[in-house]
Amino acid sequence: QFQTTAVETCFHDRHIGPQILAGLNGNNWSLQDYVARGGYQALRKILTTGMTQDEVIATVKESGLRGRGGAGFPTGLKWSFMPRQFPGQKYLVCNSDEGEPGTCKDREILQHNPHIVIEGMAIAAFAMGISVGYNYIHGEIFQTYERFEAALEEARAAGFLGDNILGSTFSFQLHAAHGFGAYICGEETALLESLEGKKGQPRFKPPFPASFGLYGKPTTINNTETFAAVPWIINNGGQAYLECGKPNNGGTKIFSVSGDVERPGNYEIPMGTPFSKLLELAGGVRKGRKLKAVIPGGSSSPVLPADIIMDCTMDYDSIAKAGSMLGSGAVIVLDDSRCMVKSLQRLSYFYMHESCGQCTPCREGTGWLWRMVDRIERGEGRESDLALLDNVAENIMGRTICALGDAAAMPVRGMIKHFRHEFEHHITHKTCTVSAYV
Ligand code: L3W
Ligand code: SF4
Repeated sequence: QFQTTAVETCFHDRHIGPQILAGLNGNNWSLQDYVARGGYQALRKILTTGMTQDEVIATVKESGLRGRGGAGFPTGLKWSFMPRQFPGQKYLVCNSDEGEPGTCKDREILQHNPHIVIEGMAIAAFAMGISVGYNYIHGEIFQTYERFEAALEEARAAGFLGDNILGSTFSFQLHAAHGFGAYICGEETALLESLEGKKGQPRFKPPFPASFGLYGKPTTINNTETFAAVPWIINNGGQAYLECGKPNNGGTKIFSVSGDVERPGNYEIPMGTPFSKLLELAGGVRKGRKLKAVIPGGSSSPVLPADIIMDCTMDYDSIAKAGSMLGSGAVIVLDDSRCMVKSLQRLSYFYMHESCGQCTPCREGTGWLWRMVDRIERGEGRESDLALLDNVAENIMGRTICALGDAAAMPVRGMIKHFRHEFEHHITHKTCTVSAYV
């Protein structure tokens, strides 16, 4: 059973940070509970102490907060792109279209702590002079959407949203939007298209949403977890948040640990925590088996064999140095009973299915990749397939409108790089190297 949890103690001699999910049990999500644990103090602080927009953005920059949706783009820098003096409407959007295989943190935040996202968005709107926002929630999570709607009603009634918030001159209207369950709508420009009521297909970038976003207006989009980190940063200062993690990797991060572990769940830990510690928190490898590999940042990130991941710390820089991506923090653990060909077959099917079909390398290439991996898995692979797989993957990368093309190609190259012998065994012996799938 998947657990919602967070680390209560700290590995360093300092406070752990926001603890976005800590101590939450599904019954303490309401406004009353949130206010009782210090909620909305950060919004009150900026509106009553005369904190300026520049000061808020500078604090977020100082914190080292990086986008928690997958790209790790510096949040304060993104906020500074928003044209302050733009004469027309500007928009703020929260990307809650969580769909990356392995990632299941944003829905938990919205379900158990929705007001922390509302407060974070209100602070962001204040900092960038934005009066209208949307939270785009993944289409397959109905209860979460209803929970967020209920929280919005509470916040409006209490004066934390709407006109003249807390008696100030700042007004912010925030709405929830329900998606339709397409993975591609998590790509920021496809999300904007979908919000506009169109088919969710990515746009070319540039222009970035900061200059041409929702309805063609300047728009800032951040992930749910990113907004949820903001109130703590305003209350405690950017430096305090930065010190929770490590340089260039500020704060804490929620990792969704799934696969072959004893206690799959969401774990909020300081950036820079050793992977071995995270594995220990998740109860270790299931049934005492041996760790084989880990997909460290959602299905788009290349797999890392056990000996490499065991030397990593959980932060953007360490995982990138090892040849993968921290992505959205979805840690998929594979034990020694797993066949890597079978694992790749499943991943490749996913990307083929979710390709929106706009660009040829992705539309044709994802299907081609899947068909090759599928026949290798079924013992019908050809000797030339491995070179062809690599060639097709290479020719997708960097030649598509959005990151889905790269996301489909990178796992293929990672699997072949680290587990080539398993693919060769499948082709030569028409059987699997591992004795059992669990
Ligand atoms: C203005 C510039 N804005 C960049 C903005 C840009 C975006 C952010 C990051 O892909 C990754 C992908 C998935 N002026 C700018 C600028 N920006 N330069 O910064 O941009 P970018 O292009 O680096 O990334 P992206 O297109 O947002 C996201 C990976 O995340 N991923 C995704 C998982 C999916 C989920 C989910 O389902 N929730 O998390 C996982 O690894 O492969 O590499 O806002 O506009 N000059
Ligand atoms: Fe669509 Fe794939 Fe092109 Fe992205 S890369 S726009 S998902 S066809």
